[in-house]
Amino acid sequence: MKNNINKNSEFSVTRRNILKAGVASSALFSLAGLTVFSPRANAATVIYNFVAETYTKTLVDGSTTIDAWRFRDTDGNTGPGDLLASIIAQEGDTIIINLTNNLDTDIKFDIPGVLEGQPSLSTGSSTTFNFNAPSAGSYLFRENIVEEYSQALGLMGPMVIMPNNGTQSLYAGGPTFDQQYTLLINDFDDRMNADVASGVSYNLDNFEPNYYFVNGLSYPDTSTDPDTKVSMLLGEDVAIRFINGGLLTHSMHFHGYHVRVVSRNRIPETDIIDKDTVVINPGECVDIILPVVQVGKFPLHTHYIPAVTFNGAYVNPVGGALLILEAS
Ligand SMILES: [Cu+2]
Repeated sequence: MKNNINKNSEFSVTRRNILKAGVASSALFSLAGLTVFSPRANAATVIYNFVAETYTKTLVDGSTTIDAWRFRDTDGNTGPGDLLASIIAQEGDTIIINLTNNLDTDIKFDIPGVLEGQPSLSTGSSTTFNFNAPSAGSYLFRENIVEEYSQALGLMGPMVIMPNNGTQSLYAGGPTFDQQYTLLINDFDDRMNADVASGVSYNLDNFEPNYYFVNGLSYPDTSTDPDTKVSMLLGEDVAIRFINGGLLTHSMHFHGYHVRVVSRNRIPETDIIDKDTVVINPGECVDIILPVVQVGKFPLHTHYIPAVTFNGAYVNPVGGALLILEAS
C-alpha cells in the first residue's frame, strides 16, 4: 500500500554526543521498550544495528510454528512485545541505522515520509542510513523492494519520535500524556509464509491471514507483556500509538473507555471527538489519547472477527489481536 506522505530526503550529519542505543542510553530502552522515554536536554546521535533475517516463530499455543522475516537489533534492544527491532529518538537527533541483509533476496529499507527511494541492499551486504529525526510522531519502518510482500512476512517495525521541548507529549504543543504505549498490528497467512520458506512464489491476491498479532503477540500473551498490556491509573491520560504493519484494515474497539484520535500519519485531526472504535488502515500510524475515567479491566480488540481467532477458531483462551486495558 502506497503511503500518501510527501517525500523528504533530508540527510545531514551534525556531530553531537553519540548514543549507542541500548548501551549508553539504557535508560531509554528499559524493560518497556518504546513505552518509557526520558526527554534529553541535548540532541544526540542514536545508532541502531539491524539485521534482516528469517526466523521461526512459535505461536501462542506453544506448538504451532511459522517461518517469517524480521528486523532484529543485534545490540539486543528489544520491544515492544515480541518485536526485536524498534527506533526511538527525539526531534533534533541524528539517527544512524547500520543494516545487514541476511535474507536470500535483495531488500530496500524504507520509512514512509522520512527515508524513501534508497538503493537496494543485496543479499549478505550491509549499508548505513544517516538521517535527521523527523517531526514528532509515530512511524512505520519496513522493507520496500517487494513492498506488501515483505510486510506480510513481518519485515517492519515501529519508530517513535518525541518532541524535544522536554514534555511527554505527542508533538510540541500537542496533547500531553502520563504514559505511552506503542501497539504494532500485523497479520500472517501461514500458506504464504510456508510457500516463501520453501521457495515457492506466492500470489498476494490470495492473501487471507489466519494469525494476528499486536507487537508480535496474540492473546493471552498480550495480556502479560508489559509493553502490550495497557496498565493505567485513574485520572491519567494514556497515549496509544497504533501502527498497522499488516495488510488489513483494523477497527480497534475499546471497551470501558472513549478515546480521542490526535493524528493520522502525523497529521493532526481537526475534529476531535470521543470514539470507542478507531480505524487503522494498512501502513497507517494513528496516535490517540485515552483519558482514564474509570478503574477496571476491559478488552481492546479489532472488530475484524477472524483477527480475534487462532487460525479461525475461538480456542479459548488462545486468540489474536486482542489485549487488555487495566486501570487501578
Ligand atoms: Cu468487543
